[in-house]
Amino acid sequence: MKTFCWTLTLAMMTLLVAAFAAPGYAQDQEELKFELPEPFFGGTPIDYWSENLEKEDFKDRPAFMAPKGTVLVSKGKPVTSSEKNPALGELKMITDGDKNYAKNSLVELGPGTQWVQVDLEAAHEIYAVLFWHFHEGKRVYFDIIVQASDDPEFKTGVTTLYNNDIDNSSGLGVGQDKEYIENNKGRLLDTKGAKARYVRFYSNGSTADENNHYVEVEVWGRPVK
Ligand SMILES: [Ca+2]
Ligand SMILES: [Ca+2]
Repeated sequence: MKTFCWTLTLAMMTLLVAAFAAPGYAQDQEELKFELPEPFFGGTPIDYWSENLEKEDFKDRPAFMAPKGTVLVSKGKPVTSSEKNPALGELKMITDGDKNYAKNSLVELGPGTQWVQVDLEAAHEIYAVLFWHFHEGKRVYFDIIVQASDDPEFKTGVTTLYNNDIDNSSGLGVGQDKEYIENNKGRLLDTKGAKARYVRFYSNGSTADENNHYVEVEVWGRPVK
């Protein structure tokens, strides 16, 4: 009986060790704690439909896991844009941590396809990208494309992390992703460790008007070793 017990204990220990040593085991992961702004209540229902529009999801987002050491790496980092002089706000407000829906938290870029770009100042393994266009009321922004690259001009080594431009009207390729209605939770992308120094965000107006808006973008990652 004693021997049997020992054999059993040994077998269980072996299993346990094997489980912990397996690559990608949960012990190497931890939950990213995203800070969400207050939701906006009110406004008018949206008068827009598209077969590519995602149904609104009012549930809390499930825990998002990423490898240990993954932190917010974009806060306070330099922002550049296709629009040199925003009509509202300043580009640095896109990484200042303020995600409020109020107009004085908003950066407004002109009409048509425009982009903003965050410089992480070094290459990172990027595990999550989270961004808020403008969440006062219900709107859908068009041609949302998110790309990562080590080239500040985005001419070489470009990884597309999101693209919902299904008719390629912005000319960066046909997207496969969904359109969605803005809310205080922002749009979260699981970017699976894509390696890059720069992240660029495109949009092309919204259901509200032709202009482009951002209250905040976040990049979560860790330095490339
Ligand atoms: Ca902000
Ligand atoms: Ca389009």
